[in-house]
Amino acid sequence: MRCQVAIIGGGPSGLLLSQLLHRAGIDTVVLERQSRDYVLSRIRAGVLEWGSVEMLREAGVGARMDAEGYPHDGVYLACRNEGFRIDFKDLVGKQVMVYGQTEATRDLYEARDRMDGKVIHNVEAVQIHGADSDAPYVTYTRDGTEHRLDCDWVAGCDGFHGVSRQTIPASVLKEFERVYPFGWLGILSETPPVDDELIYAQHERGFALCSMRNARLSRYYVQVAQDDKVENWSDDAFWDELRRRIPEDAAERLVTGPSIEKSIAPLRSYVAEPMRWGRLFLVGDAAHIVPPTGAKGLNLAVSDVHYLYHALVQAYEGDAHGVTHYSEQALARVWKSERFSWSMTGLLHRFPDRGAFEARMQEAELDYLQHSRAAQTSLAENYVGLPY
Ligand code: FAS
Ligand code: PHB
Repeated sequence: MRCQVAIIGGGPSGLLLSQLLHRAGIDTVVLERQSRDYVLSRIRAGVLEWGSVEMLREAGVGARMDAEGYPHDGVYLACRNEGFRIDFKDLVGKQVMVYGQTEATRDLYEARDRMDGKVIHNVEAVQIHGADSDAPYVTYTRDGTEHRLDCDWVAGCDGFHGVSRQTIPASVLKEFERVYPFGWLGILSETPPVDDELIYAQHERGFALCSMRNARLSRYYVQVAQDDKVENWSDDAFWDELRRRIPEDAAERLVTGPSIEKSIAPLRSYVAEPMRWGRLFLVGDAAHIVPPTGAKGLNLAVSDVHYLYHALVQAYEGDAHGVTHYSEQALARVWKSERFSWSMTGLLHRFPDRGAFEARMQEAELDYLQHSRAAQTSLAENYVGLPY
């Protein structure tokens, strides 16, 4: 089998890249390790930067998002039982869209079906060959049969635990990592959200976040110890802890209910450089991870796709500038989002080794944010998404 661009990974980045390239007349094959149902069972991101909204619309998959998504003009930050609002619309004239990654991925799968896009599920033993040659190819097995896919380019959209990054020689790859000494315990519940907008709460006991998917589906998180286990947390224990950490008025409004999903996500910052090696490109979580405090993970995957999509279209038009500079262009935005996510995580979480001085620094920064338009403008322009 042969295609122009082999895409490893059928998550949001792989599907979006496949959809955009197909619409531009470039044929792709997506190789996905899991079943579609499994991919769609994962509960992950909830907030889209406006750049991501526009990319999904450009890919022809914005209709349900525009009908069912929630444009938000701001978020609340809360500490010491008091909340204040960061008004994106007033500060930077932009919004974000609350629309679950699961739904966006579902929309992408359905669009691939409509265009008869080639997405092959349940593949195993994917290997990339000749990435540093002019004739790369990918081998994989499916139902016990080995296959070979010849291509011009390979897009590694296979997430943090994928095979693509491992294909780049250790002598070439540079890795940067910060593992945080805590995780996020998340709950999805069929309950009305506690507020119309998100609440990020800093508290002595630890961070908490009130988010949502729609008017009947809420997403909540509390910071937990790095070695905590989801089985240590009954639903009641979760709701009690969440109430302790959010402002009293919100705690009084909180509608609780049985969790329909409950899991703990570890937090890390991670970047692999370069994001290109020969004819292999790394995209999304295959190249970088951010703590979810800044709502950047999915959005960074989309901005990588933006750069690679345009680079590949140009390459097929005879202009190699985009593919030549993809890594440095994508990394410039990646590092700025890493910085923002790292700073939001440092501001809002209780670090186990935090001393009295660091506690005062967090309080001072939140106090400065609450009363400075300049500080709020900086947070707002990062949260809604820096320009591509
Ligand atoms: P993905 O990991 O989504 O997709 C990679 C795909 O490649 C997967 O479907 C996988 O099955 C497949 N794959 C892997 N190895 C393969 C192989 N060898 N062969 C073939 N296929 C292979 N981001 C936010 O912005 N906000 C959040 O709240 C948030 N919460 C998260 C919670 C969790 C538990 C996790 C893990 C991530 C969270 N993220 C969040 C980040 C997440 O949304 C990612 O940024 C986003 O899924 C990135 O998309 P992809 O790069 O497509 O990677
Ligand atoms: C979510 O709704 O899952 C969500 C929202 C904002 C974040 C992280 C997660 O920063």
